[in-house]
Amino acid sequence: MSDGKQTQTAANDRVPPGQTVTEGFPVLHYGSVPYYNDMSKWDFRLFGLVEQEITISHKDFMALPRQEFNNDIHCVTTWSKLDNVWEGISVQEVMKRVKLKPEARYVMLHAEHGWTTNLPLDDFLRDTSFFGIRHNGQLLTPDHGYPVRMVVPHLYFWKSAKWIRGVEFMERDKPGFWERNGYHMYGDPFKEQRYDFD
Ligand SMILES: Nc1nc2c(c(=O)[nH]1)N[C@H]1C(S)=C(S)[C@@H](COP(=O)(O)O)O[C@H]1N2
Ligand SMILES: [Mo]
Repeated sequence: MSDGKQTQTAANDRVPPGQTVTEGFPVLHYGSVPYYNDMSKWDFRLFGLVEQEITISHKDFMALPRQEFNNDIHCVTTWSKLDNVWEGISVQEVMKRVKLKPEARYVMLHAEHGWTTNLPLDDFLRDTSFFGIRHNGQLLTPDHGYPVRMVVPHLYFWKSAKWIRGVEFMERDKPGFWERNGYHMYGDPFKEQRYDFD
């Protein structure tokens, strides 16, 4: 039996083309890290194509039931980080609070400072997508998205909005911040959908 070899092959299958595994956790974003001194000013909005828009306070959001999630993440700048352990709130848990209008097909994730990223509704609703609060046993640091970041591990990591403050439900796809600046509208790492011409 070539167990060693099989393990190697399994690991390779997890690393998309053009990616290199890193042990570290690089920090990447546009603009400055938000500074919070009063969480009573933080809220989370679900808006757009829902029957009734809602706003969830920081206290209520943090009280939502959490789960553990295990995944690999792939950044478009070619690093991948395997075996992440997260604590977070499932998308399903948050979505219990609104009723989607039937026209909703896409979402725009809204983060601090007006930063946005778009994805199809079905990708947002996958049971592997979640709102992350802790990573590898520690509270998210400010530069990794404290207090809450989106995690959509099956797409390039730029879709995983740090400092997320809301989700907008839309009928048609619309480019977010990096998508307006040449990144792919969908961003499947296994298809190397890095830029809009890929
Ligand atoms: N709000 C916000 N979220 C963001 C970004 C950003 O500029 N602003 N950059 C994205 C990009 S390009 C990447 S690769 C990941 C990086 O997350 P990390 O710094 O935790 O590794 O965050 C994503 N989420
Ligand atoms: Mo990125």
